[in-house]
Amino acid sequence: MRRLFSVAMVLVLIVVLAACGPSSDGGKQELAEELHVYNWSEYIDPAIYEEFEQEFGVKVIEDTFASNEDLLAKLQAGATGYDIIVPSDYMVAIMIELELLAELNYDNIPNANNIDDLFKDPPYDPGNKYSLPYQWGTTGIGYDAEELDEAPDSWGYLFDPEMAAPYAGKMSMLNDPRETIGAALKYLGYSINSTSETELEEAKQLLIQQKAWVSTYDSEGFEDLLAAGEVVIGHGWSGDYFAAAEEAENVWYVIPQEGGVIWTDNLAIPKTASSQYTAEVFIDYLLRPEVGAKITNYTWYGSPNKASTEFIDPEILEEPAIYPPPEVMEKLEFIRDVGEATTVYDRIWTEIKTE
Ligand code: N2P
Repeated sequence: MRRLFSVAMVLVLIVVLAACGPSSDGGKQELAEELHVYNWSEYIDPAIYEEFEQEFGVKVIEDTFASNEDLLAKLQAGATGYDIIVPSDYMVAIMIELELLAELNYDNIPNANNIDDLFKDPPYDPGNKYSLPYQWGTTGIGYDAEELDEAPDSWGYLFDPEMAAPYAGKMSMLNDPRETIGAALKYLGYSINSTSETELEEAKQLLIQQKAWVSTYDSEGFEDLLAAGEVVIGHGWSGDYFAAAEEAENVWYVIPQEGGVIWTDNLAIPKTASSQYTAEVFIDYLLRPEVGAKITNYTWYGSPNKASTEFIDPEILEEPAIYPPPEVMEKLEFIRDVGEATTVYDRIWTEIKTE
């Protein structure tokens, strides 16, 4: 009797294990009921979340952040609810160093093959061990083409006392330490990644002087302020301005001739995610050719997904301020992890904001 019982138990076990499907870690691979995404604002077509839920039965819940530094602070403060986060290049490097990210299991992400070679194996995450690119874009100047006679194609329009004064009270800047200090450094002819105390001090003085003309520091609705005529010029990200331009004819965007920032934002999974498997299934879904194109057709940012190209709106592919020509690309700089100098950027930023 006892023997029969144990044979039956073994059979039950075999059936249960087989139902769980193949798994490299030997554990159960079941989808969670919910997936918590921590994303930049207006960075995905909401229909994508709904379609994922319809196909996989997983409800996606999104929360948004306004800067890489806010995202990091939230994770460091012990936020554990997120399955997917979207840090930029330099922040991926910082998070790897701080051991905040889970290593990706590529068995669950076959669509990673759709990524363009140009975006594979990036310096901030060699071998894409912890991240895969989501979107890329540039940081430059958005403007009201009905108010300005010519394109403000120099950082001088935001920083030079004579050139910027006409826009006093009608100017917005990103609420972002690395981007905003970076723009000032670029105007001064320095690297966006300067670690020189004197150069950073000069940038600080410039930003304090500029404060008199700035009506708001905003990273989440800057394009709407321009569309509504509340500002006529602003520092911001390419895609958000172009997405607004689809409806507001006065909105346009230019990359300053001195050059600006180029960045990639990336999909990553915090170590504290409640279901790494569900997060990987979601990343694989986002990397499908049609879904990748749907993201870009909504955000107006460049897609690192090569297989998506044929589904992307030609108007986006042909826009030189979204997919810049090589001579412009050459002048763009990635923000890098500046190590210990990060504390100098943070201090300067607080001093500017509280001045
Ligand atoms: C989305 C802005 C994301 C770009 N609204 C910042 N890297």
